[in-house]
Amino acid sequence: MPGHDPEGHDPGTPEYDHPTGGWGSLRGVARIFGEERSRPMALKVLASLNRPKGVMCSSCAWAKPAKPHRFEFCENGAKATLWELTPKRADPDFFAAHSVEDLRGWHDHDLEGAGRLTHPMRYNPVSGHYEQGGWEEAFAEIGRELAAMPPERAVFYASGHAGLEAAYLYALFARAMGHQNLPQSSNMCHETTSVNLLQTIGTPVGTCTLEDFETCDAIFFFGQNTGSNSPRFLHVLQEAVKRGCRVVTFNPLRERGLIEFVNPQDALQMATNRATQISEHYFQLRPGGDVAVMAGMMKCVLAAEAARPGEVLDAGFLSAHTTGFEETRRAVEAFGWAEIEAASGLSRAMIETAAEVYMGAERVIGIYGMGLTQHVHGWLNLGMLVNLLLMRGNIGRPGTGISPVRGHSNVQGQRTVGVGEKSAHMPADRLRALFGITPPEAEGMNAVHAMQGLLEGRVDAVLSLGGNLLRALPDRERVEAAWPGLRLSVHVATKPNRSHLFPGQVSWILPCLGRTDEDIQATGPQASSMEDTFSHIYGSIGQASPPSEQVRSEVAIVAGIAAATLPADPRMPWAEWVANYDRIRDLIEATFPEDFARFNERLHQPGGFYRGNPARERVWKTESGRAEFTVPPGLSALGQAPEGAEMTLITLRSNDQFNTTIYGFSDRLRGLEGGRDIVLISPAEMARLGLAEGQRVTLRTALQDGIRREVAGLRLVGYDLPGACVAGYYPELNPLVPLDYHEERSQTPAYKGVPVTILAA
Ligand SMILES: Nc1nc2c(c(=O)[nH]1)N[C@H]1C(S)=C(S)[C@@H](COP(=O)(O)OP(=O)(O)OC[C@H]3O[C@@H](n4cnc5c(=O)[nH]c(N)nc54)[C@H](O)[C@@H]3O)O[C@H]1N2
Ligand SMILES: Nc1nc2c(c(=O)[nH]1)N[C@H]1C(S)=C(S)[C@@H](COP(=O)(O)OP(=O)(O)OC[C@H]3O[C@@H](n4cnc5c(=O)[nH]c(N)nc54)[C@H](O)[C@@H]3O)O[C@H]1N2
Ligand SMILES: [Mo]
Repeated sequence: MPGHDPEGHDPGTPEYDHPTGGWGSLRGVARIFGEERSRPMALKVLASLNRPKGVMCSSCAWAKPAKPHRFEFCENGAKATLWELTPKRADPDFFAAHSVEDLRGWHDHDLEGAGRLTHPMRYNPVSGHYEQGGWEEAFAEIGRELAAMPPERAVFYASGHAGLEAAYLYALFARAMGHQNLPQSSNMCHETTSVNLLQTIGTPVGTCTLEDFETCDAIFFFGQNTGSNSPRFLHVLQEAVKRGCRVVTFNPLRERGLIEFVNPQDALQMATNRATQISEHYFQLRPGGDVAVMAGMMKCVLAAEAARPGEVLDAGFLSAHTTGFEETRRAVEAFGWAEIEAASGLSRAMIETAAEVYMGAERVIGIYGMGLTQHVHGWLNLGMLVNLLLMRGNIGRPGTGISPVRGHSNVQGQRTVGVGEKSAHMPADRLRALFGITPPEAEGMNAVHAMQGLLEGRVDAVLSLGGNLLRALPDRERVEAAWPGLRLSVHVATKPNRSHLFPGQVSWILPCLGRTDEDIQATGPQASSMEDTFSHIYGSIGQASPPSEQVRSEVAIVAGIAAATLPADPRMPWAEWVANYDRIRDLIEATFPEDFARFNERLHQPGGFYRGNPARERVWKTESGRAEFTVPPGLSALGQAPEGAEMTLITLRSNDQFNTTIYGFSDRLRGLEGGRDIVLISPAEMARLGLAEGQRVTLRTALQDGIRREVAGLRLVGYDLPGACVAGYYPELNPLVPLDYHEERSQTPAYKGVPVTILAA
């Protein structure tokens, strides 16, 4: 097993008590450059990141501006890029040297650290090793297996990396085969957004674009960690703050990036180390307390309107464009301040301060991330944010809107081109007209449903287009135990990870090109494309030489499997599509004409092309034809905590990971170095519970469903957190999250609000 010391201080990373950005982030990049022994190719790719005809960063889904900065990438984008460009190889010799059993003992960091996959690998149950196989053999065997099973027993998962072209073919393949079991990483992420914004404002995505940040007067942040997870956004925020925009943040943790920021590309700021303060007010609410905060703010707005009738609410907008306001108003007014303070963990005065900023602003944007979506009542979080914004007409005007910050670089786009379990995700009439396919009417399985299906023996095959489901999902131990019962498991991946180590009876790892790699097909170099969090679409052209001649593009792999599974049909010429991706983009345009008009022509337009959003134009594609208020039945986003649950667990990302990819062991922006097996808790709570800093503890899930869920050997670390709450890292703590414990309407796992108890070891 490779020898890193997970407890040790990471020598390349300085102690951190400074603002986000600045020298710390430059040192973070320098460390990676050093580790990768930076090569000219790496520098070339970095220089092209997020520029027209360059490589679109594979880290987050933040916008690529039409006028990029000198370096349009951040520390974490550089990490993601260099991680993919590693010279290390997980080649057939690597798999010959290490059995699957052996690799199961490795840390996630070391598994991916083995480097890029180079050859198709087939699991041999006799030797217990993955062994080199050929592409034709792989396609033929996978095709034979899939064709032999009832289509509804196959699951096609996609992590949000792959471009629109591969994603479209994948979604088409599933429906041509006869199922729409197309779970996606968004099922663990912003599905709460897709389901609930669609219901309330008639669009599954946010309404803002980058320009709105140039004119908004106030920004309210709920549960999004900009400094680590979308750092290029900090430049936009800094500009906004400098021109007088006010920022108010709600987060149980004091996340550095939202406190202050030194722009590493600003020579003067770097020379003087003078930071821009980002949040004017930063409120450390209780997890799940956002509903109460927003109810309190709404009460303040209603009280102000009562005192100054006609001056505070946007009455014209409310009557012309919304429904449900009166009922919502009554529900909000019925909540008392004492219960609001208890549920939010904030004082009335704090909430009034926030409401003053809200009412003082002509144009307001509401931003959010996993802090709102990954809760049992996530729908109520989103409903309340929409409510708050609607009261003063803050949706569908320049400088206003609701803005979910999406995760993976193409997670939103994959959904746009049909990766999703619902018939509505790919229009049936178009599928019929273009390909003669009659797609299934029955809804397919999302991520939680697919894993329930696996546990109940209703799933025979899982194909994964990227990702690391076994680490990303809740209830890891149960799912790992069930996975080898699959007839077929196929992973299309760039690097080895833990999900590859629980092979089904027939199991393949298929190595694919990454975003940074040159993709050359029969008609020459190909571009792929992706959609950002603001619904802008960009082409991306890989530049690096692929890790081996054997590695194929995701488009080629999906098409190869599809051609081997489905009967030949001249309307689906898979090989011709692979030869020229322009043809796939033409099909995307033909299937989704409203979103992708003149797709090929506009592919490399600076700043991307915008596919539009009806709610932005105040056209509400909801059931009522209006923007819908959500009547709050209660004040917390948390599920019912059982008797004896002392704490709510929040699972977090560090600044040194991309989801299940662990780059290192430093969480610089939180001042946490070394190990990831930790539990953060406030010193006051530690004292109250008779626990001590550094003590080893076990966390146990406090939900009683007959299954014991525990993670042992965690080290207690005193940290600035509200009471009755602990925090620790994803994915290490995923065994504590029950699969059935999810957002009520979208089944997004409630990763930010699990009731737990702490057991002293
Ligand atoms: N470098 C890097 N970038 C990434 C990723 C990565 O892992 N690394 N992941 C990508 C992906 S897939 C996604 S989805 C995004 C995720 O990006 P984010 O949406 O920022 O997700 P998290 O880091 O999980 O948590 C967000 C914040 O929610 C806060 N929080 C927890 N519970 C609550 C609550 O009840 N209320 C409020 N108000 N706040 C709460 C936490 O303290 C944390 O600061 O980032 C993307 N970008
Ligand atoms: N407890 C807890 N659990 C969580 C979360 C949380 O906040 N808390 N967050 C959830 C969220 S928001 C998400 S999005 C999921 C993420 O879940 P996933 O998307 O399934 O996981 P990732 O870690 O992003 O996937 C990493 C793997 O993708 C592969 N990969 C990387 N680049 C490429 C590529 O270009 N092509 C292909 N084919 N493969 C590639 C590599 O093999 C790598 O090992 O996790 C969820 N799980
Ligand atoms: Mo995500």
